[in-house]
Amino acid sequence: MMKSKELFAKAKRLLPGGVNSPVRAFGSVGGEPFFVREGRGSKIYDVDGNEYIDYVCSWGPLILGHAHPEVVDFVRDVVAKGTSFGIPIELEVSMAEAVVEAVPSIEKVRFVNSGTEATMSAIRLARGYTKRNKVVKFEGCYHGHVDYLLVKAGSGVLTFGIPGTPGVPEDFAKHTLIARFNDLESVESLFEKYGEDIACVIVEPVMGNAGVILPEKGFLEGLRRITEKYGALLIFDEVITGFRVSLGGAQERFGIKPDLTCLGKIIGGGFPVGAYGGRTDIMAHVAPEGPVYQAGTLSGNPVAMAAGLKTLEILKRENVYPVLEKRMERFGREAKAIFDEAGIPVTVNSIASMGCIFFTEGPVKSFDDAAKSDTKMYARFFWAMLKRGIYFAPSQFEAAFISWAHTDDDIDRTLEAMREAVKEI
Ligand code: KE4
Repeated sequence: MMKSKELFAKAKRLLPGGVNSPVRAFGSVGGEPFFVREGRGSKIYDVDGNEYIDYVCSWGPLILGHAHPEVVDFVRDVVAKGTSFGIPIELEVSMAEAVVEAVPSIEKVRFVNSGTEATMSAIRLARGYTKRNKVVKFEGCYHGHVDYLLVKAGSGVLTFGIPGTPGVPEDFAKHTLIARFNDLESVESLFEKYGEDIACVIVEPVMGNAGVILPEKGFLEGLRRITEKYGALLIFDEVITGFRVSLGGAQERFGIKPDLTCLGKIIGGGFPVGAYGGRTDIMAHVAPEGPVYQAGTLSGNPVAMAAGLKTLEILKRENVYPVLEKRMERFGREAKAIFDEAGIPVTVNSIASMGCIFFTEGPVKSFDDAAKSDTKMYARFFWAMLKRGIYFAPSQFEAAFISWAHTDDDIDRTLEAMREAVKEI
């Protein structure tokens, strides 16, 4: 990994922590990150020529794998005609149509450039629409680096144990209320106390930033009931679950209609895209139709729209979901058996093509359960797998993803590596 080491030494002189996003720095597993030269399908290749089967998939966007030829070809054609105009283009309309068609609750949508922008804009809209201030989020859920949402967040904040973060004035966070995932009582009590001033509840319908934690039966239904009772909006942050757990996302899978949905990752096909959308009467409040301002120079740019549109087209055409789900189920079942055989207590949570191996007895049904995981053993597992050519997330508190490019042979190779790795962790 010499070239990676040299590059990281230089990167640390030029970029904070040597990275452009904290989780990439391998902070919670120790050691230093490798540098990627290229990706193809389910594999990535580092600058020292090592090959890895990739279960991070750029943290979720690459459900088709790296450099899918049809996506690359279409993007190449589009980019040759210009990368951005700041003027409406047909691709924006086609992409909006594809999202509205697929996601049950979205009647109208606005594209932005990241998941963070999507959640920030959706909450501003909820506050503008309801004329209320407070926001309920869940401990361990991560919705991007929006100032007032970096309170007991997941992902990098959880990984690094940042208790919120410096730089966010107390005043900014005072309207953020914290509840516990899968605990409706914790939500009810906040509404009993603050109900009249709660603009919205924002939730990852399946938690993907504290590892993977599924909603218990009745939890999402309960959020829908409580928000309706108090006139607050229910926002599903489907930046990870959108087009991941089904074509219509978690809301289609669990049959719950939120008022607003945030999307990202997969809809960009590997390019920077986010989106928020929902009922027409709510979206009518977004400028220039309504008074709630939100804007973006590169929002809806042709390159990102092209990558997203082609990705959604392939997901529909290939009907990937049943196959991906079966592959992930086999993977989870056989991985659990390997750890059981080795006498190492783990809990495997998965849904569709996202999952997580928690290094704890389990069950893992809440953030508190997840926090019991042995992160040091996870780190040893991470390195034992990496040296065998398997790249899992460099943090216990992230999801693993299987892409359409992952073959059964990739899964078999991974399980074989796991059988060896568990002997040394
Ligand atoms: P971005 O601003 O990073 O595009 O999206 C923020 C976001 C919003 N909502 C959910 C549910 C998310 O998972 C994310 C971002 N996810 C993290 C990893 N789980 C991105 C990786 C990183 O921060 O580098």
